[in-house]
Amino acid sequence: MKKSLVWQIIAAFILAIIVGLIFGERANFVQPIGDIFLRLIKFIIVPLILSTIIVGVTSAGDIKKLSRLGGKTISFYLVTSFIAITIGLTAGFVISPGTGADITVEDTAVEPTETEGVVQTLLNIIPTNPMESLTTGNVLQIIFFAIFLGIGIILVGEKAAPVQRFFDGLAEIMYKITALIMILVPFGIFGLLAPIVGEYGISVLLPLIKLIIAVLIGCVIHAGIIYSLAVKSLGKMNPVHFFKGIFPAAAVAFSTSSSSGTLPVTMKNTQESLGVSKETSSFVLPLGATINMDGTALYQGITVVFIAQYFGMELTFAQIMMVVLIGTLASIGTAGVPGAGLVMLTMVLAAINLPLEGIALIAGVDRVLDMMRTSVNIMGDATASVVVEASERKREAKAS
Ligand code: DAS
Repeated sequence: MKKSLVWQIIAAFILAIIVGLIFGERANFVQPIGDIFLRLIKFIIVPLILSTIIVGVTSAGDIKKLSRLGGKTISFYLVTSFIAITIGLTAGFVISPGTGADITVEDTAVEPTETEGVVQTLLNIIPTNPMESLTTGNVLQIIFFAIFLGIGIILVGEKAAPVQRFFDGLAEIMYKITALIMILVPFGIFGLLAPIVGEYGISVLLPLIKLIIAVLIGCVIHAGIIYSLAVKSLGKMNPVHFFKGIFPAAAVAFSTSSSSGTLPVTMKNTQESLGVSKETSSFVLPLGATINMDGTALYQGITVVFIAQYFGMELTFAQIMMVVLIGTLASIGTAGVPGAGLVMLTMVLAAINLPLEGIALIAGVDRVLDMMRTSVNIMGDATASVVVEASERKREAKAS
């Protein structure tokens, strides 16, 4: 990745903080710059995910290799999500952000949104009308459709070659458009971040500063230790090289709070800076942007403890085990869009009978927590792509 882009992003962050602090809530005059960038990356998500997953699946060439790729990817995602929620719970109990927290919950606070529960969330992955999934941008259903379309192309063979070539071409086109949009990354970060800095002044953050610090510490521990160990021991990659390579995508994720929105940048960084093949990245990353949310899982572990502490409720061992299970499933069901984790937190609270009013306690600063957890989410996806790539290369080297 070009050094200039790193410095441009750092400059964008610094400028956003300065403008946000100077103009306060009036800093939203730069919001249109961020919105243009956000709309540009959103407009390529559907064709990018559809074409790249089909390319990723058909490049596997046979169902056996595809099952192996899928097995490695899903297993890695589940293990790191389990570790993340465990780190979150531990950070919650050690830092105790909810003990003695002095928070006044405004009457206009967010009403907890009813979620459909775990089973319905998983059932919703299966599209009843793929065209509707594409037009509504239902990413999970698009991934399901693309995987089965790819499997169909493999099974049909030669007759489906024109269809495969079409999606190969579409994927290349989407990569080129992504490269053009990448030029705007610093401007987008500035336009998205300055209004947030202006809106969340110290007075809003102070009452929940312990919770914010707990989530920050959890994210740094998870990304700094777990991902470093994974890329070094399993990915055979220097962790410093990894974090430098994924930095632009992490910065975009931090600014947009959207894993799906960041996907084009995540794919470009892993392919160009981390040397992950298009075949691996186009399968692992779209899947990860939607079902792998380590940052969200960690956040749910911490916020459940925070809410229990605030209401003076002791969590039993059974409740903690339930948080690990439901929290992992909830993070799978969380969409890669801003605020999705807060909505899914409702499911976790309901599962262990904690007051749903707890949602209102954190809603005021959730955007700040979302920025941190979304950055971890995409770094987890990139880690998986590096690990799976190294595993496949090792297997091919043995076979040859
Ligand atoms: N903002 C979501 C994402 O894009 C995560 C969350 O809300 O927890 O990954």
